[in-house]
Amino acid sequence: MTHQTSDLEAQLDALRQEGQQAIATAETLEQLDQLRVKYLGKKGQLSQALGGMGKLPPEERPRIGALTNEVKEALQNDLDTKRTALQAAQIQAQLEAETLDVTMPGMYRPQGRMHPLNSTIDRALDIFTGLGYTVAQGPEMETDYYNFEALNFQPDHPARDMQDTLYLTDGNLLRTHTSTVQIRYMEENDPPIRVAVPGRVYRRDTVDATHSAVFHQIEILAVDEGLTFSDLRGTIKVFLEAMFGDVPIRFRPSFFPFTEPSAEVDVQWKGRWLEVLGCGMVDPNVLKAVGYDPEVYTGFAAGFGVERLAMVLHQIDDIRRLYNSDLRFLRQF
Ligand code: 2NL
Repeated sequence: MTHQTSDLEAQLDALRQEGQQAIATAETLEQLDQLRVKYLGKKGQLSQALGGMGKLPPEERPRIGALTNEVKEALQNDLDTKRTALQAAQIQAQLEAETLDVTMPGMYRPQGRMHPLNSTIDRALDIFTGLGYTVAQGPEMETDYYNFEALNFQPDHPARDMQDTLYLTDGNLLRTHTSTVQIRYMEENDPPIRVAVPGRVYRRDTVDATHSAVFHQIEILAVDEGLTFSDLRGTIKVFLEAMFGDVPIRFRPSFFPFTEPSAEVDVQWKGRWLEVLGCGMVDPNVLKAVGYDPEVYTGFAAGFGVERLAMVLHQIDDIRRLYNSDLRFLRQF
């Protein structure tokens, strides 16, 4: 055995020992990969050691070659085993870190609830959809035409006054009732129609316990051949019974520009007569404005204030309580 051969053998043995030691103590897959490059890579230590092969006598090369393969296989084998072990450990650590403790107390999330105005609107609309009405909605900013003219308001009607209606600088206004949507609905649909319109409306009002500049309305409208005041009365009675129970109701004559005849309706509630809505037979001028023939069709309509209904149903003494978002108050309903 030549001097170079025993040198190379010793070098390979040392490489195997050192490599196996390093692989055994590697802690991460990254470290392991660095070791693979260091020992088995193209420019790794094993390749470098083999660089010395050329200097060996030819008869000794097969033995050294076999030894090199042995070292290479041993290191490769250790690397594979270690990689499997580290991967398993990594998965195990991840599993442990992501374990769900189902016994941990939950996170507190405050529970929201419906505002009493919305639940009142829902309740009323449930009744009307049950009677075959379709729900429609429309814009809150309106033109004079949809808010007044199409509804048979005379040009000098006091409701058109700046004292009563909120006008925008461009000449538009904030709707004072949801009848605007019914006009739009009639323009788009032919009779027979049954439509219920909830929405926010605006009046120039000083706020007090029973008045607000912004409030909510629901209006209903039916147009068909042969509808009479009896149909109106029956519809109102069914609605109020569903809303308040079997309470006495009374109709009083009234006036609205858009209905003729017109009436206001009271319910007897806790021993007193309470006005809850206005209604009437649709004025022929309104039917004409949307292109319906008043000789063929008649209609009835009614409108009521949602705040008023909510206040009666929940015995609320001041309308402002419905707007100032005091949860101690709102949580009661
Ligand atoms: C009230 C009275 C009412 C109507 C609204 C109506 C709508 C059209 C045609 C005819 Cl498109 N009428 N709506 C009719 C009568 C009364 O509301 O005191 N509301 C709070």
